[in-house]
Amino acid sequence: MKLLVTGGAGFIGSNFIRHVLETHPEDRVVNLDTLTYAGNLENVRDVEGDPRYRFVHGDVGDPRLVREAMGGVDAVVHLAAESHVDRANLAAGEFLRTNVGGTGTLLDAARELRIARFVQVSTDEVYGSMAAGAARESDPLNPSNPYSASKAAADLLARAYWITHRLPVVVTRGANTFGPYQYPEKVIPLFVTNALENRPLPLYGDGRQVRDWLYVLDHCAAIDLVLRHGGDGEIYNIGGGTGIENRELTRRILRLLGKPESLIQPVTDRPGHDRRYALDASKLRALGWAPRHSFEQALETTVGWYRTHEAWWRPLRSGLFTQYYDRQYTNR
Ligand code: NAD
Ligand code: TDX
Repeated sequence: MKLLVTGGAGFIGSNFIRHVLETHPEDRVVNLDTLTYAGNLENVRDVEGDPRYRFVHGDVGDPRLVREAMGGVDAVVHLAAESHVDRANLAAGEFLRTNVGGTGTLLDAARELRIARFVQVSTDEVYGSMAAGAARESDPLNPSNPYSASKAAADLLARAYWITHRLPVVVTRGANTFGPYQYPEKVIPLFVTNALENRPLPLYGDGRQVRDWLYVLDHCAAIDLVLRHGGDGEIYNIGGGTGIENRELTRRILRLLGKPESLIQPVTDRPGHDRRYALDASKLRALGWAPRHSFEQALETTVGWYRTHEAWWRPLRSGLFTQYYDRQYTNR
């Protein structure tokens, strides 16, 4: 199969490309990525010499380039997005442009080129905060922040192309993902790298918010399964089933690094902060997926990866990141 993967220089995208090339030797991958602050060719350095892999530098909102990159592909796996909630809360413009507009551009091209499968990579955040129970695919969408609202719009738009135009779309709604190559603004890599530098860990509010953690390799395997075996027009939740409170997550990170809990610094809560996410993934399990990594083991592996890959994250925590960090966390 020949795939167009968008956002393949980002966290999940780069892990997904590696997964595909390792698991399906006959596949070819075109990676379309505009290399925002979160896109990093170091994430795909190990595959760049692979004859089955090609990188195209460009924007998913550019119709001409998108049509070119999509030429001759069998399927599109659309991961490119602005992905950080705190940045969307500071300024939402790019989130609307890329997450909504860019998805629309890709869907139009896929329709015109009669692409046989379009995977829209969505998120558990589209359901909004779950006071109790676990979200099912048929639940109404109830996003609470500009990021999740932009992802919900894209999710609905993709499904509309199935209903209206019979473009064979499948939607995945993945839980909070962690693992190697995650940009150090997201809570796990931020807290690990802060702790490694003996800096405070800014824990929002009371730290009792719950996230359903999913290891990136399990997320990639799920997307891959849905790509090949998901039903047209269907939605699949991808949940790790490991809901824990942020304060417990933070303590576990510190324990793994042998650092003191005095590094935890409670700070003003994130506005509109969703209290709890939880996914019912039984539909995906019925398709044949189950997470293969325990949360404890995967967290240890991830912490170990950041410990041994300082050369990867150190350059990312300078320059523009410092500006963002100061704006986001000073006087909070
Ligand atoms: P990321 O921020 O690490 O990577 C996003 C990638 O998209 C980057 O390489 C960036 O350069 C690229 N990109 C951004 N705007 C673009 C544009 N206009 N044109 C082309 N490329 C562009 O994000 P991630 O964490 O890897 O998330 C990937 C996808 O998975 C996103 O759609 C996100 O909403 C979804 N998702 C993420 C999580 C999570 O916990 N990280 C969970 C569920 C779903
Ligand atoms: O400094 C912090 N302190 C803190 O307490 C940061 C950055 C986060 N947090 C909390 C907020 C959340 O409750 O940790 C939790 C996780 O935060 P993020 O890593 O920012 O993830 P979240 O907002 O839950 O969204 C993530 O999961 C769903 C991804 O960023 C999204 O792209 C994905 O769709």
